[in-house]
Amino acid sequence: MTVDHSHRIWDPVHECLARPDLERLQLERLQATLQRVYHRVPCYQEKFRQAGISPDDIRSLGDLARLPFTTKEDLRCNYPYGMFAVPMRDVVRIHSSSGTTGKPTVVGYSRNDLNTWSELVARFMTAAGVSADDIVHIAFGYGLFTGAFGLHYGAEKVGATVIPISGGNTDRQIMIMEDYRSSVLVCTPSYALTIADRIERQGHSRAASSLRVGLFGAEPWSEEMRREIEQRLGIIATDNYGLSEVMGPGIAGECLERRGMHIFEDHFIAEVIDPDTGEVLPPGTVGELVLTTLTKEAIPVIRYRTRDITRLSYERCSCGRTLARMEKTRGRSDDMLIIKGVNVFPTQIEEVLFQVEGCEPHYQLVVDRVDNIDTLEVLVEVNESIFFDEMKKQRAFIDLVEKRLASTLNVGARVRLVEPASMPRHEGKAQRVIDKRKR
Ligand code: DLL
Repeated sequence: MTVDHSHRIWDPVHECLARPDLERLQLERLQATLQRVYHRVPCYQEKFRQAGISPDDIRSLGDLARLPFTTKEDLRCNYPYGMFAVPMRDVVRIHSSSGTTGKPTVVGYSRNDLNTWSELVARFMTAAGVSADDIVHIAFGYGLFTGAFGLHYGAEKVGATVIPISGGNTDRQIMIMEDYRSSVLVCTPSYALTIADRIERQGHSRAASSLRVGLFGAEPWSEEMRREIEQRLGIIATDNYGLSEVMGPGIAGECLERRGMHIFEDHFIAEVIDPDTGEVLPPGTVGELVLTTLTKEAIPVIRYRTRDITRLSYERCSCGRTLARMEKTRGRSDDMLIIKGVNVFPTQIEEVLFQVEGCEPHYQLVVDRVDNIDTLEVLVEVNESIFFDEMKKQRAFIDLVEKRLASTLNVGARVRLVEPASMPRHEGKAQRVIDKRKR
């Protein structure tokens, strides 16, 4: 595989700003955003009033920490359009978040917002080595979800050829990928694995594929999963991050160094806070990511609590960008399982499973409470090399996985093996946890 390390940069002026210049721009944009939300969005006026603060009090970036947070609940309470800062006639697009519980949150985009969005997606696509010579296969579901449309317009901006195939119908995806010579795959990492599985089962050779790069995001995935996808699809897999409430994809993305995702800080201010106290943590500390939009017109958000757990690095990257990087997120604080008082992220379990020969990258976690004691069961799909008919070998295999899980998680988990190809395959975001305690 040839790796392009030429580090092309889509917008060198803004991606390589000296930090003092970047901070000056951030403050200017922050002050303008605060004035707009204060005067146009009653929810913000009320929040600021309650905190006894006005936009004029924010004179430095350090003052940001004095402002109250915005949460998903604020968006829900103002459903559907109450957080919009422009009249509806200026809103040209609506998207909405998946919303697993209650009402979904609704987000709007002005014409300028759509332009900014495609510019930022073009940035991370270019950073991952995508260019006008590429054929971009978009296998996210088109619809209210921001993934497909976000990547679509970014890819067009770059000048690539877009195949808007949408999600599902994996056999057709593979046929089109091969016939149309797709070079870039865009989907969730779990769907990339589903595609890899199907390709292998169909007995296709990797040589039939022109795939070169994968742009994956929208759900947590481990480094082990990256290696698995790369090896099975023969591509370079890159990570990109975003959330609907703040914009969708295009908030951060990896360059080919693949050591953290560059945050587009001229458009968003990133902070990391202690999720329990709300206190801002020093750079490099793990905590919850909080984002403030600096240029959004239709629905600016101030100090939005993402619930995503990560850490920031301000170390200079060798790609030349000066933008801070966020580490691959470990998952959402609300995905974090507390088992007998120990915090466990599903991605930690994934890392262990991927290291054990014989485990397939398909698993599910079942959490329950039996006689007031939390239990964690890990359903693991195994490949044909694990003999279900040989009890002794099977028992030894389970012991091995359980031991490794216990030493990584610091809490015991029971492992149950399931037959090859029996776990659900995912087309969008994977649902891996069944928490029976919540019923
Ligand atoms: O998932 C936006 C997106 C689409 C990002 C396509 C990247 C690619 P939502 O549906 O609102 O928006 O879900 C946002 O997904 O808060 C994270 O918990 C999770 N997430 C998104 N990207 C990543 C990632 C889109 N690269 C929520 N790694 C976020 C881990 C991610 N988690």
